[in-house]
Amino acid sequence: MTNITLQYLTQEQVDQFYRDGYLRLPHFLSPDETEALLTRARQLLSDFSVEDHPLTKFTTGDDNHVGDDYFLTSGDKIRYFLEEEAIDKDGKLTRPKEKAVNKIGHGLHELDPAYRKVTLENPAIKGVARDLRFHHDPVALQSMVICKQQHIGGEVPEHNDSTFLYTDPPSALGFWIPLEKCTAENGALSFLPGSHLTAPITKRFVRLPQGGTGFEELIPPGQAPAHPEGKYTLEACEPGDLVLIHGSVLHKSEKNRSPATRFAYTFHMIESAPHAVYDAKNWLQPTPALPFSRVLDDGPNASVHPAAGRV
Ligand SMILES: O=C(O)CCC(=O)C(=O)O
Repeated sequence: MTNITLQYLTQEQVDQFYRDGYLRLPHFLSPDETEALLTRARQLLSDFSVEDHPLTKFTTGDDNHVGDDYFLTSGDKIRYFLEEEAIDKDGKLTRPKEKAVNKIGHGLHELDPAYRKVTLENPAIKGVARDLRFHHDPVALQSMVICKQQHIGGEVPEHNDSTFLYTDPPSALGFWIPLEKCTAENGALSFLPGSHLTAPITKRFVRLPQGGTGFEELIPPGQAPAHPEGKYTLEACEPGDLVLIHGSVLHKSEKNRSPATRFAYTFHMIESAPHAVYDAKNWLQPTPALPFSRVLDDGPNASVHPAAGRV
């Protein structure tokens, strides 16, 4: 095997990522960088106008995943999705808008200077993408601030990211940066270590021909391998850590019933053509005005990591 010189990660970190399917890098962003993102997120929440908002809730279940036009055309915009519990039966907000938003998405990494700086303009992110060699030529395709509001922060059920950001072959890679302390009480992420090695992508989240979104089965029901065995590991985090998430690893986060918010910034990369196909069925579509940006601006990786093959 060719000897690869690592610039940002250690060999142990690379090995751990491919073994567990995720990796936490403590103190990835400086306290000032992290604080700037948190301040900007709060500013966005305070500037957002609820008057002309369709009151789109962010729901994640198998049968009722959000899929309206406000969501489907959010890839090249900065839009606001509300916590389910923040809207009453008459469709009115039950709390101030700043405490009602579940997440802000999906074009922050392109459009907002503070978020762009830590994503597309960040040499450390490029260094990680280079060292991990998960992709030949990664593109960044979406970003979100997930607010996980105090008391009502919604659960994110068990899933893997390649279901939602599907390529053939699957190639999603998540970058998840807590902007506040994450604990068992306020909905820290947890992972099923190694599940990326045995849990194939069985379905994909698509735009339905009749409108809205749904799931398309990739493996006929009954033919998928059994759910991987093992115990979930809670990954408590400090603000500014970076968690790398393999697109096939199973992970989730619980409801936040605590008095503390749990803001996090996350974005995803996928492999680009000709190494993987991203098709028109995906809910998220690049637009002529805002195509997906290449991450490695000084050329693709010559080869991918031998363990980057997807189940
Ligand atoms: O932030 C969370 O609670 C969930 C994030 C997540 O699972 C994801 O981005 O894939």
